[in-house]
Amino acid sequence: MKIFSSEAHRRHDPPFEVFDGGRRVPYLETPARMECILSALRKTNWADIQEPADFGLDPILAVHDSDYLNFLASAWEEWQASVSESDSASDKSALLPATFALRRQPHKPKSLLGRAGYHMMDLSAAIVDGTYEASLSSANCALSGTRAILEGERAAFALCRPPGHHAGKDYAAGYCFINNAAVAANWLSSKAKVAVLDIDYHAGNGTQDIFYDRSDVLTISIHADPAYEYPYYTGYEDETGTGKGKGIHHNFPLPAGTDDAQYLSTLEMAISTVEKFQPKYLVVSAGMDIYDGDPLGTFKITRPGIREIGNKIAGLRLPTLFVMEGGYNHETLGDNVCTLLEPSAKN
Ligand code: SP5
Ligand code: ZN
Repeated sequence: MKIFSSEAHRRHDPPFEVFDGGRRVPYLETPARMECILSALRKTNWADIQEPADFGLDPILAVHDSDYLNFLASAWEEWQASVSESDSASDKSALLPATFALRRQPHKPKSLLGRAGYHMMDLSAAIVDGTYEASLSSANCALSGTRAILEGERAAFALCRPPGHHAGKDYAAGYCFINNAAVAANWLSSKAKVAVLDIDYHAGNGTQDIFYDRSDVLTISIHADPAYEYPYYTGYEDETGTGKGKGIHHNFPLPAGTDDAQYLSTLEMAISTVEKFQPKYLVVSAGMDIYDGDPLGTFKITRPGIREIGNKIAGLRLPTLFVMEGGYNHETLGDNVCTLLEPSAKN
């Protein structure tokens, strides 16, 4: 299986994020995550790991607003320039605004902190030197995987970091800046119908937002119920699309503590929804934070559960691009990713 991974992800390494209650904690979405996954993949006999190609900005601008990408491109330098060394009240080590745009007010400010609050949803998407470059390389991994699929590979894996599924057209959120899966799905949709199946523990709000009024890309997300979990405001069952997209988008919220049996019966419904749509391509937003004991999760999915998820996905027999999303337990992340991919690698 072709796997695309870029060293450039290392350049995105924020010193902290802020949890609910205002607690500053070390950033959980670390470069070490990639090490764990790569070292597990290297032990298999099916992983063909490559650097991504550069696809330029056009396929990214087909999904994200240019104002937002310009913000990502210049935010770090503007932040460094705007905070003086003598200003002890400000910490220059990461750009993280503290004021957010309430339900999209009409004014889009020009100031850096104004734009930051406008283009960010929460306090888990800190911008540092290299965030933009790492995000572009992550999207290039997804696009390289897409090209492999278009050239006839049955499956490919984009080892994306930063992840993408919380990022919308014009906002960053939850460790995500560019929506890698959406960029891939959008390119594939220029050829034929696409389904995006999001199995990350958190609702794929960004992907849903991006395709919400479209009928050529179906989105399905199985996740912790936003009634109790991030992203709180979206990912509910009654969100099914708008306009031409009405009825094309699906959310499967699950209770805290969900186990293999409950998860797999929900996956069964998701899989038959994909089958009814009859897509030509499948994109899987592969978050492993569903695994038992993940520091951000509450689900109790076991290794055999992950294997069964991988079997069900491979059973669709669609050309499939897997895109890395979350998963924060360093001990188990690599083996979980290999377990998920293996049935498709051997398909
Ligand atoms: C890609 C991805 O998985 N992003 C997840 C972002 C979640 N950010 C919200 C973190 C809320 C932390 N709550 C603390 C729970 C500790 N048990
Ligand atoms: Zn997640």
